[in-house]
Amino acid sequence: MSQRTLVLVKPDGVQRGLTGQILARIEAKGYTLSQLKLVNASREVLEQHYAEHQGKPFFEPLVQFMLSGPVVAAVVEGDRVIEGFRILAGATEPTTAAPGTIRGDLGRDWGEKVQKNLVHGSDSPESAEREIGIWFG
Ligand code: D4T
Repeated sequence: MSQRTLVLVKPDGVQRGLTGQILARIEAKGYTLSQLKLVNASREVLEQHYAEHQGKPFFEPLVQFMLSGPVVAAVVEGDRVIEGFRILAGATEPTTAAPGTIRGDLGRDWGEKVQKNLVHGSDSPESAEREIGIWFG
């Protein structure tokens, strides 16, 4: 059975007009978009989504950033899609993310307290199911 993951195009990606390019990379790789929506996330949703980061210095800047504009949320399907999307996304810091990745090609550091790194992808099957529940109910 194929796997699914939660992908978010974060507010920087939506504001910069990169949603289409990012979704095109996912589709060109061969994965399937099975659910897709543009949403203004609530603080409650973000606190659940980023529960593991509560208390870290970047937590509040991260929540504020994610509240700064709409987000595109997608459920993406395919064999080994969790690992595959994280490789497409690249490393957390856009400065050092490899060229060829979404963050490496399209992102940079903006000198802020939070890394604006364009996308989120679930990091395990358990996280994926938890996060899909948070964003899609
Ligand atoms: P997400 O979860 O958004 O796909 O990103 P990563 O898996 O690559 O990174 P993460 O969960 O460790 O961090 C979540 C989110 O917080 C921002 N962040 C992270 C930051 O601004 N400064 C930091 O030092 C870290 C570790 C970026 C992504």
